[in-house]
Amino acid sequence: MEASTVAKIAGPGLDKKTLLNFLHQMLLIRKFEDKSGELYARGKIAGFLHLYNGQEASAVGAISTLAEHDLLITHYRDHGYAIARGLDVNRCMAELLGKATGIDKGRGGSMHFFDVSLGMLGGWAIVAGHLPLAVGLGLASNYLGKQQVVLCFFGDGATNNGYFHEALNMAKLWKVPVVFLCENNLYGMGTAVDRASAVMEMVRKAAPYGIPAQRVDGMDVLAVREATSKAVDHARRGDGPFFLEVLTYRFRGHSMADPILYRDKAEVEEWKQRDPIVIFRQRLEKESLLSPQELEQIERETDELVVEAVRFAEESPDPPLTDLYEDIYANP
Ligand SMILES: Cc1ncc(C[n+]2csc(CCOP(=O)(O)OP(=O)(O)O)c2C)c(N)n1
Ligand SMILES: [Mg+2]
Repeated sequence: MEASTVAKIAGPGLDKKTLLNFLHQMLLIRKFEDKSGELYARGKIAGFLHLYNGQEASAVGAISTLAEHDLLITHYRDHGYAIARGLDVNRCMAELLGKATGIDKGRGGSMHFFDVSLGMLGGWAIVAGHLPLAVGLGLASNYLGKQQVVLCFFGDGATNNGYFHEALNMAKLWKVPVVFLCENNLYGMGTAVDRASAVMEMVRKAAPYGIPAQRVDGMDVLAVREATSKAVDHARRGDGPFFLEVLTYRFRGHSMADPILYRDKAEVEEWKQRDPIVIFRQRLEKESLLSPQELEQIERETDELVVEAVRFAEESPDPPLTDLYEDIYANP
């Protein structure tokens, strides 16, 4: 009974444990973000803070398709990807608070989550600046015969930048195993996509470079997973890059400094009706894959993880002054 229900919801290869883990991860990201916003408002976090609320299905669905040795590279709205990739949540929170125990020893902050041991290569602040890096990583993978797929996240705004076009051109030319995943959340800072881009469908921007592309509902974790899975297979087979446009929406402002005066409240409310976490939870319940007790347990576990992360971060020491000049140059 259970196996056939799982097959109905997700197709072969997805058992109940995996599906509940997707819900767990999305909830953990949402709660981590809400807590970060709160700590920022209380002056515990400095610098920029871009929250990922509303886009959780994109990170969780896409990253679930990666193998252990694959690589991930992202823009600055990077907490969700880090959590979905399994980075230590305590150390991520400590990074936000600038502590010595942070994932980058407190030197990177929100926009630069990084963990080489898990193939998480950032966290980059320059819009589209990491796309050429993704191509370089793909080239290295081919050159060294590693069969590593590189999953590269960026926003709709990045597609209007020169780096984007150079990267796609070289990616196709060199047939690198890069999945370009564009999260179209309809805005780049306070500018709506139709005021910044000559083409409304980001997916069409792959065509000039002969890169196969697909558009997918970013509020549906399983749809994102399915599309990314095909893209990753394509890249791993040696068929070169693939482009995905994930249609999503950020529920909060661009950053904590954003008063959100540029978009209609009705539009925000409309998208909130499509909250990826609520939709997925209801789907699991409908398919009898999630009991009230299981939901309560996931809620409790994710609450506890965030409470523990804050405790760990707050009790951690600041980086010592004596380390100030360390990690500036790479060792030859
Ligand atoms: C080259 C460059 N130009 C401008 C900025 C300032 N900036 C930071 S985020 C951003 C908007 C990017 O929007 P998008 O790519 O859609 O990503 P989103 O924030 O929506 O996830 C801009 C213009 C920057 N960081 N880098
Ligand atoms: Mg955007």
